[in-house]
Amino acid sequence: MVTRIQSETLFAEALLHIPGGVNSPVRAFRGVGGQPFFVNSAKGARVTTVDGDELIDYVGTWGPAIHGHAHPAIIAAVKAAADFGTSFGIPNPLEVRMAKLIKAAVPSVGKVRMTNSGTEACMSAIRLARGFTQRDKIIKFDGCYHGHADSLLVKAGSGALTFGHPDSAGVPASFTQHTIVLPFNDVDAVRAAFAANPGQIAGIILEPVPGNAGLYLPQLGYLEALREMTQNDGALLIFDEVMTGFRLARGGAQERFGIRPDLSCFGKIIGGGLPVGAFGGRAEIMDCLAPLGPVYQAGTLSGNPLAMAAGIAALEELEKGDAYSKLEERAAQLRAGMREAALLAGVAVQFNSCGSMFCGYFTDKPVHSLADAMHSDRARFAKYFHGMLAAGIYLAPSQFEAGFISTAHTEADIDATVRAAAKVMKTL
Ligand code: HOZ
Repeated sequence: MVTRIQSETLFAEALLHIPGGVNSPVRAFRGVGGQPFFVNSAKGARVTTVDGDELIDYVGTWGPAIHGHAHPAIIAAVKAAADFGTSFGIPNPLEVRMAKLIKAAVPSVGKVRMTNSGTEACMSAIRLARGFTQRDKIIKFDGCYHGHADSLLVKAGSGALTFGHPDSAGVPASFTQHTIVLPFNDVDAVRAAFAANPGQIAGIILEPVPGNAGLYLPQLGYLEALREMTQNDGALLIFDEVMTGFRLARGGAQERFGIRPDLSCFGKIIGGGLPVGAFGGRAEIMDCLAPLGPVYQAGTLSGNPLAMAAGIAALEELEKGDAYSKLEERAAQLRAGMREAALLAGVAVQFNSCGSMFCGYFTDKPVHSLADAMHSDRARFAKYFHGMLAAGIYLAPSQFEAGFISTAHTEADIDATVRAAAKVMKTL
């Protein structure tokens, strides 16, 4: 049972000093009601709140914690790196090692540049695509979230969708006039956009498995169709693998689905829990970046040695043993258990999952797009969320976020989660 006295006191104080009391909107619990708890520490699959509650965590700091929290190898790497200095602002050997690790895992990446967040990675990839193709228009899909850069904050998922502001105030219409927004999993819509804008589209950016409107999968042949259409038109295919990179497979969604994009964006796992992002792709495109080419992109802390050390340790851990098969096993256990729990409780749930990412929607219709996701009963989700939290299970505080399993989740953790869900669903 979650107690909240310390958290409530801290949140009241935070509200006086931080907008909404949080440093990123999705943390505010507005999608489910109530107030966020504060966390003092996290280890393995659990977070410990300031009130002393230990929760089984499926947020995993929104994706990075694929090995669970405070993995010994990552902590040791950060400590060791810190002894040599926290930032140099000049090349360091760890950046080269990181670039080689990303390239080795993701064959579509010929060269890669580090950033400080996924937002920066996607923003930079778009600029690069425009500079390389010398075209202005981009296609994105509704419900996909590529960070909060102006031209991408249109019909966006994640917090923007949760709080009903998928198009943000403060973004002039002229900044997004070149952004074409289409529904996901609709090949005809993309075909029509290319037909209406021949030779004008710089690229398509998408989460190959959208995880910012819950989680839904690309339908059979969809990614292949995008690859073909972009190739035929001379536009670039940009995979935002900030969430899926190194998670759905070592080579990300592009390995899992067998598609080779022109550019890819990364973040989360490659920073081992420290702030990081990266974008990479075909060398001839990447070489358009300054100082080689005319597309400017920069960052004081890009390639930061602590972030590189943490990320390298995280990626090296993924190479050991059977991380991905373990994640798939746990995911299969969770999927089967949740579907059975819903069935027994007589609650209509679409439990979508892909690798170690998942989302349950409270609807009787399959979810393949944002329009489908919007059919989910969000009041029911909120009740479910709070029921699970009371049972010691922390899910993302929004219907429009994905859950993440880590290698630290044990069979017993999943079992406890399913048992809790079975009880909570009977109360919905
Ligand atoms: N992309 C993450 C949520 N889906 C970021 C978390 C945040 O916005 O704080």
